[in-house]
Amino acid sequence: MKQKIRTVFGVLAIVAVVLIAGCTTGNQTPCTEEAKICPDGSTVGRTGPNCEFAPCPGGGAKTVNVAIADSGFEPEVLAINSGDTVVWTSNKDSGAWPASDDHPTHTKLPGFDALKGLSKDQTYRFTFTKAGTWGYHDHLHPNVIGNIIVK
Ligand SMILES: [Cu+2]
Repeated sequence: MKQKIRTVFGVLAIVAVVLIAGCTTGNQTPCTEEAKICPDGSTVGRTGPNCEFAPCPGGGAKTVNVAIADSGFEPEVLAINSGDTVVWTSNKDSGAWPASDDHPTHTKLPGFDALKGLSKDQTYRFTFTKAGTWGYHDHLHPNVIGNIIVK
């Protein structure tokens, strides 16, 4: 009988040790299942002791300006990260219409199309979320071309 009691206490002691160890190592606040949508379309969850969101891949999204001058797009070739926004500003009196290749259908990157001519000082903005090298042109002057390289 004494043997049996000793065994029961032994088992209880082991259970108590496991429970205490479980409580002290599982000390962190459990994070909620929320997710943040990053500019590139991916999602990140909460992590770490304070349940802050994990950083988005590639950091924060940027806005980059491209001027449309009489000499062409400035810069003509632009490298950006996925999620970045490009803003074209027309400096031309003759108008400008940035649009994805190929002219005249603009189907290489659907959605990348100002859909109208920009008069002087008007802007068109497009957020790139698909990696690749996207050739584009001025639809009103199709020999004026540029490239947006999205990493
Ligand atoms: Cu065109």
